[in-house]
Amino acid sequence: MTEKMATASLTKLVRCVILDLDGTLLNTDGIVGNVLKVLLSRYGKQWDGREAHKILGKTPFEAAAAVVEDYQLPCSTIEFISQISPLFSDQWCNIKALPGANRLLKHLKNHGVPMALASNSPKESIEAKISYHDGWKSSFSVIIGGDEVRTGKPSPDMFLEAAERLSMEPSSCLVIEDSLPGVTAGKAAEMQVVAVPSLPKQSHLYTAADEVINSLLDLRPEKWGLPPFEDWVDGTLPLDPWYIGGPVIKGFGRGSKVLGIPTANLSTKGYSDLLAEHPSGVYFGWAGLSSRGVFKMVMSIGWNPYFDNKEKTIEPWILYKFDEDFYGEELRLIIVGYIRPEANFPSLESLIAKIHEDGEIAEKALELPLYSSYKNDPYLRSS
Ligand code: ADP
Ligand code: RBF
Ligand code: MG
Repeated sequence: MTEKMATASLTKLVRCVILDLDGTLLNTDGIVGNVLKVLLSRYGKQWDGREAHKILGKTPFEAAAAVVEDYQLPCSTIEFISQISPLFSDQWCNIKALPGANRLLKHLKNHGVPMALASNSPKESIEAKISYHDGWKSSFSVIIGGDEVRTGKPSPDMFLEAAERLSMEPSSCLVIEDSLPGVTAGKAAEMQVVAVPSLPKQSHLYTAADEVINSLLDLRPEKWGLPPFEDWVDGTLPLDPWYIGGPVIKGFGRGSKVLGIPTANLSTKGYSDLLAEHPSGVYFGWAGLSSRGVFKMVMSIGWNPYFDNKEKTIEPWILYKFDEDFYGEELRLIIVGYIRPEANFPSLESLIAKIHEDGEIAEKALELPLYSSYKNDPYLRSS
């Protein structure tokens, strides 16, 4: 028996799902950073994004206390909270759903899988935040805030309370969490836990979780005995298309030389928001080159785990054999679907084989009307 099968057969089957909100369903990280930047500047201090992991998954009080201490602010934690609360409330309307969040909620709701929302935030803030997202409130049979239990995560209280209100055994609950305190809480409640880390390159810290996935797009409900997603088409997941373009720049000089797979790199400048919004992974779509035409394209976005890059890059491989390079030429991309998360590989050969497999999947899928219609989008030709 393969290791994978052994793991699958040991996995317990669940009947309901308990979700965390911030960083799991909602992209709160950017908002938190912006608000802290503003408030700390009032104290003449500068927010250092690298400290984001310190507050992730904490209760509002603990997070505030950590910032007050780290930055040696001349105020009490309570004062800090009263200053920061209105800044947060102003931002709630701007928080976007994370990729795959709406899809997951709709899917579970359509299949009658009971869902609870369990967040360290006060109930009132939870209600306010989800009010900006259609259909979310009615998706949850239970909503629990940090102010409704004696101790927040990493204590299991909140999850146990959620199970009770759902009338489910803890062992029948699947917890989906982005933070370490949340994963700890879920395991302490003796539930199955899928971790979706919201900060990059952190997955090695999540060993307590039953599974670590890169984004909600990678959740496979059937692994937990829940109904599978029905939207995958021939190994691809259709997405709302996104558009990105610019002149082709020099990359690491590795694609053709090391892999035999050239990737026409785009500058990430000007696309930092778009890049932060999309999980790393392998995507595909159409590529327009100003003087050459429109071609099929498959690409990876991320840190290339095999090479462990320091920056998130965009690596589009155009599925056409050119006789020369075209640095500086305008490249326009429409990304129409998703294939898989980025992975590490035991050898260069296995990485190369996988990329060729991605190429074949994209090549075939782009013939489907669902994807081929974008081939004629003026964006690919206007430059
Ligand atoms: P770099 O690290 O500079 O991106 P690569 O070895 O990845 O170098 O080569 C990429 C370059 O090769 C592209 O910028 C482009 O000019 C050229 N090229 C030729 N054929 C292709 C193709 N099919 N897809 C992408 N780039 C190609
Ligand atoms: N690099 C990885 O480390 N892991 C991957 O899973 C991975 N998948 C890729 C899929 C495609 C379709 C392409 C074009 C590239 C992929 N690469 C991956 C990136 C590859 O490492 C990168 O193009 C080279 O490092 C060139 O800079
Ligand atoms: Mg390249």
